[in-house]
Amino acid sequence: MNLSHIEHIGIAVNNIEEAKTFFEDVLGLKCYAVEEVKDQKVKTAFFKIGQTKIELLEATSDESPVAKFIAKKGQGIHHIAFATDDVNKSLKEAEEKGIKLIDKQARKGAENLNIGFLHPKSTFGVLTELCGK
Ligand code: CMX
Repeated sequence: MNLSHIEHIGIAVNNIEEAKTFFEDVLGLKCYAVEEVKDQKVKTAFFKIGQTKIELLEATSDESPVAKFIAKKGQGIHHIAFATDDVNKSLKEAEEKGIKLIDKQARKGAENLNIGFLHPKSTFGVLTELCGK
């Protein structure tokens, strides 16, 4: 799989406005975008450090995967996203190697990137996203 870097780390929070103050006032990062991803039932806020982004995730519905995650595990790291030059190709490669997929085909995520998830049961408990242009 031709991965180049960690594209982002997703962190599930109860409230983006509250969480933002830690990243801005304490860590000194700048929130450069806030975006709702209706398809995923989340609001997102982005910070950048080096090539890697931090993506805060707030549920917009009780049915959101992020709401379910927080109800079960509390706030915290929700997923890691790796940058790939071809999401569909990487998903297919993972499936051929026996990994259970959440997405068989790439879909559109925040920042209009193509995204696809691997199931945490196949990835040692870490929800893994493949992400690319
Ligand atoms: N990391 C690790 N494990 C997770 C997890 C996560 N983020 N989310 C759920 N799980 C685990 C649960 O703890 C549960 O484990 P157990 O069976 O041991 O209790 C198992 O996966 C099933 O979880 P569930 O709550 O019953 O929920 P579902 O099966 O309905 O869905 C999942 C789980 C991962 C398939 C679903 O959350 C999903 O499709 N996630 C991908 C999409 C997503 O998370 N989108 C939000 C962010 C999008 C963005 O970045 O734009």
